[in-house]
Amino acid sequence: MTLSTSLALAGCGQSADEPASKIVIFNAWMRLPPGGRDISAAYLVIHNNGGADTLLSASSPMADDVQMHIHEVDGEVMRMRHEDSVAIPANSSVDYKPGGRHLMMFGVPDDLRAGDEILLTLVFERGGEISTYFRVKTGL
Ligand SMILES: [Cu+2]
Repeated sequence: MTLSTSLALAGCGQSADEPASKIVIFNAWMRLPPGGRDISAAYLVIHNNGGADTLLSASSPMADDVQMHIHEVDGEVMRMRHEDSVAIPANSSVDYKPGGRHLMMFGVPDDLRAGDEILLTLVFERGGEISTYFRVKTGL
């Protein structure tokens, strides 16, 4: 066993044939809720430079609930569906963006302004917890 392999094993406790995931988060932002509402959507890019992982949940100390949602076209209707978990394949990116996957935020402060930041924690099956600030922005 090489040194780098043993370090990877120590870090994640996984079997030797699957390298650890290396998750990096980009472009994390949340849409400013329209006029006094407390529901919004947050977006980000989850980039994985390592082995396969799974996003299990998201939460925020500034929201009552955060759910993983995806927009899907059903005939001519756009629907939102809840996802219990999201596969993050090895060496790939998963985009959360308007019209697709999003983190549905319930019960955020109703006095947010553009430029504020909201802390979210994402929980990955292998990578553990990753906390990131999402910048509040208007529009797309
Ligand atoms: Cu939604």
